[in-house]
Amino acid sequence: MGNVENPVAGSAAEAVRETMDGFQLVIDALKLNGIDTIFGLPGIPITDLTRRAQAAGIRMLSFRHEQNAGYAASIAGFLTQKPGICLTVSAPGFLNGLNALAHATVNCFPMILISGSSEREIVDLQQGDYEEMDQLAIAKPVAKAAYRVLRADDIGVGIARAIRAAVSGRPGGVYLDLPAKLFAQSMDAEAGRRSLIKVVDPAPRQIPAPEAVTRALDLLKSAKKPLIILGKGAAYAQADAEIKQLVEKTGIPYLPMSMAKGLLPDTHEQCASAARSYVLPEADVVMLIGARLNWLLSHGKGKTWGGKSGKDWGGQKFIQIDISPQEADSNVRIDAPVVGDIGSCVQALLAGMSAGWSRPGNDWLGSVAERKSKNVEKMTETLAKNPSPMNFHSALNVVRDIVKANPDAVFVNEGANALDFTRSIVDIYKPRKRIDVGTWGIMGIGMGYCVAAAAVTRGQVIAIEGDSAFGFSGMEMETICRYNLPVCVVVMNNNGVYKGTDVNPTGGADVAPTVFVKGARYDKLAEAFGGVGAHATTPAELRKAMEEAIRSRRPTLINAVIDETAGTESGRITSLNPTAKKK
Ligand code: ADP
Ligand code: TZD
Ligand code: MG
Repeated sequence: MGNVENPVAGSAAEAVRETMDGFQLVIDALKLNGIDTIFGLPGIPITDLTRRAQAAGIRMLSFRHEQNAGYAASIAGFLTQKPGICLTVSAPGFLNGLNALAHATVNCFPMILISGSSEREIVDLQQGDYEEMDQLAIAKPVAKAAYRVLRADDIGVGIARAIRAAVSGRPGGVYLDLPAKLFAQSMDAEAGRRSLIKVVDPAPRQIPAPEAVTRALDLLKSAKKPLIILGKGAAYAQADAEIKQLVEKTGIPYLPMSMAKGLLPDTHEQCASAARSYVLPEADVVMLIGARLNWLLSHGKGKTWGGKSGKDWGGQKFIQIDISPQEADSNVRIDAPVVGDIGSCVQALLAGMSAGWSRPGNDWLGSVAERKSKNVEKMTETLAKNPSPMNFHSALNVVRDIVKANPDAVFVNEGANALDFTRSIVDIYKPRKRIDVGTWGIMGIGMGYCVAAAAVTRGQVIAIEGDSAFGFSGMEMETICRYNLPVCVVVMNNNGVYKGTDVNPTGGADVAPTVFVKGARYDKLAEAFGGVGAHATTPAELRKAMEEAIRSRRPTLINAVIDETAGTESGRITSLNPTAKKK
């Protein structure tokens, strides 16, 4: 052994002990735990960490803004069940990453934000250090857990705790604060290696209580009009075969939440998406699998659920399968909570169902099927139209075909109309193939998600982006081109937020707050970085450009010109707008 920098190493081996610095300990601790990718942005004090991570064989993906690296890390966590790692510099870099950390926590995605930080003794006395900030305190309210490591021999424990906190129980965002001085600390290499921890069973199975399973099955058996709702927790759990078996064995109609689409193919005969506004108020027993009764499900009450008005309860009984014991009763009474990991819970339910399980009555299934086919028919008619200029429907009709032909591609989606129309029109065929704005309806996840999805799956990515949504992360087109990722971005360009037709009521020179440059050519942005740009004004042009992007696997940005009058205010969530509320 011996120190390679020491020319007398060997003969004087005993006098010159091999040492290891903080940088190396962090890298070794991550590698020991199977972390193979870091999403980040270099600078003081972590530049050498990015270099040495790359040298050590970790894929170090550098972004143009930490927020996008953070979103990438968060969705890598969702896709892999391993914490996605985002690495940033101190104060401003940390704050740029913080939004993504909050997003990870809110969406139950495992992620670790690792930020360098400045001199503790100067920061704590507020003496004005370079990028001074008490980052740990600021991260805490939005993180599932937050830790700081001050000593090199604690790096192993720090990273082990961060991993465990991120992935065990309800997953979430974890902050790990690594002060600059830590990286330069060195310790005896052998002791350093011994200080590292390979986390054993980071996300232990959580088996539901037998009586909870029986209670749930009894309730489900009593139902005349049962409904299953699959949420992104079910997609995250990777219990795809069991979930499919449960749905099919019960014969119960199901609704996939946005990121649970594809858990079973959207074309499945039990999929009730096209009859959503019928099944929610009509159902008598609803089984939630990894879905919260938050705003996306109108809190389980009100008119959506057949309640007479605002907050009235529709009278449904609920079974809720969730890993968080605190989730039940958050909005309405949960009659049968089943607490555990989804794989174990679904297995237990399957085991408890007798062989002669009777499917729901034909009156329920028949009336769901009837609504469905009526709505599908209406949609087919709308999609077949070919208006000029192209609108969301005629463009999405193309996207729908392309996704059908490429079911393994990961589909990224953000915007308002560009999100809501896409979600209902574009079918998804496989689990975890649709990733989007999530629980907050956040704009800006787009290009970070594209990079992560391409990195994790090594396969094709297709993104449908509102023109406003795209702007939040558009500069990462350079990142996509730099790493030559097979990403096809389609910007649904309707000249603005929701639409491009608002006018400034004063008649002044400034355009309305929701309006952008008319006729912008987003495709040029890809060309600037050596990618492919395409300009599509008709469905035929869009189809050709998308097919070519997928055939070539080259980074591509298609500017799809959409009728600027086609959108509606806030897409499908107009009712949440205070103006609409006032009326
Ligand atoms: P959606 O937005 O699709 O409705 P939510 O994010 O609201 O989904 O809900 C996801 C739920 O899934 C959370 O309550 C979370 O605790 C739960 N969850 C996440 N992972 C698991 C798992 N492995 N097992 C059980 N529940 C899980
Ligand atoms: N900022 C962030 C971070 N998230 C948000 N959701 C918003 C602002 C508000 N917002 C929406 O909710 S959708 C949207 C904004 C700015 C953009 C809609 O415009 P678009 O889509 O061009 O992306 P459409 O197709 O024109 O509706
Ligand atoms: Mg728009």
